Amino acid sequence: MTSRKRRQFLAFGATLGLASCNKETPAKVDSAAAPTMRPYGDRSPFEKTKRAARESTKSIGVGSSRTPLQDLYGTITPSALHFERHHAGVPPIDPATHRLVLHGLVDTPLSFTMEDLRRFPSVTRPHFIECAGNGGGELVGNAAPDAARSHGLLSNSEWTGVKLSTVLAAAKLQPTAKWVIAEGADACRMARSIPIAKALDDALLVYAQNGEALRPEQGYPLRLLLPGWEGNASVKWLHRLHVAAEPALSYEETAHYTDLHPTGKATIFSFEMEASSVITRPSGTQKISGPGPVEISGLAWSGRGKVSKVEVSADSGKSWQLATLDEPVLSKAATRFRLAWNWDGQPTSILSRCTDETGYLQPTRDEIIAARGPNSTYHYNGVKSWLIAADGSVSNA
Ligand SMILES: Nc1nc2c(c(=O)[nH]1)N[C@H]1C(S)=C(S)[C@@H](COP(=O)(O)O)O[C@H]1N2
Ligand SMILES: [Mo]
Repeated sequence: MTSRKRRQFLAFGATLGLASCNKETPAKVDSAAAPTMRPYGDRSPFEKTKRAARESTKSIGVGSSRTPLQDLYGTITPSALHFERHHAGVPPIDPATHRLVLHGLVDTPLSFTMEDLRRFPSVTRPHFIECAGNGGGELVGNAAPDAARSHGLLSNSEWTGVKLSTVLAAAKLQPTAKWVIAEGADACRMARSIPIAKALDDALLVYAQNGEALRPEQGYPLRLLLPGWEGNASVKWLHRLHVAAEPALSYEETAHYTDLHPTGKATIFSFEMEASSVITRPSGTQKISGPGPVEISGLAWSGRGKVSKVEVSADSGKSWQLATLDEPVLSKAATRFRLAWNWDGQPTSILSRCTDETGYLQPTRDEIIAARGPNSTYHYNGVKSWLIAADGSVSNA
């Protein structure tokens, strides 16, 4: 054995735990070849999936990156693959010096350290975050090649933090309090106005994501999390809550994230993300290796509550079959659906449509255009189809 071959053999043995089975002194292994016992883990070097990023060429740190939905399993988005949307970069914040200030129409203005916030009773809940711009390219006919680029401004994590209502109660709201204006500590001080009813309902101040501290890109050390509402309102790097009688009418709630009508008027504060779904496998850029059994699987979600059913069509929308939903189906969280299918080798298109617990059915693109006109790219949730060619390759229909 050459020494290189021997080293590889020993490294292989160590991975299988063989080195400790024989009574010899443990083999010295090349740490690059056998990365065991790492203090902080990483995926297999064979796994390459990554976020699809689009950064501004004009401003540093401005842009978005998308979750590669087509490569993922289950419902939880790995933190390293959570989509990102930054309007002014990712501020590096030391949690030891970070403060959350709560003031305005409260009896007792307060300033909290991160440790103060962790002393409150906490909750852990899985929820999706979806950017209001998700899927908007489909409305204007941009044929995104894959599910990341069509629907990847959607991720689903298990969040831990304290209910905003708990923190507001500590300061005691005054009767005139109608809005909570949340402001981030990023360079643009991104701010959004939250109606008091949502603040007192299920709004969370979260400091953890998938069991560990938030990632910097998700708002470390503290973000607002508004279950089911457009992602923009979940203010990251949260450092200020101003309780007020009126909304701030900030940049992000007037110049952006509004729904433009054909008349030229626009609706502001379209907070709830309506029911939507996307098939992630098979989906754009993937290839079915040949006719026969194939599982059709994807994600469905609704900002109004639980997904109650998902129907799948494998014949371009002529007939629909009920998909199986993975349990548990949770409110305002991504739900995995599956349908066993037998591909006959003929070209076709596959589609999914979601119904939520309010009875709302995900509309088609044509229905959305008929209702809102062709310019309203925010809050797009049209039925998505993928085209399957005779050779099994999948593309955007
Ligand atoms: N302070 C601050 N909060 C922010 C943003 C931002 O740029 N700054 N982006 C918003 C937008 S547009 C979205 S869609 C979500 C994205 O959250 P994520 O980057 O954790 O996926 O955060 C929101 N909160
Ligand atoms: Mo967004």
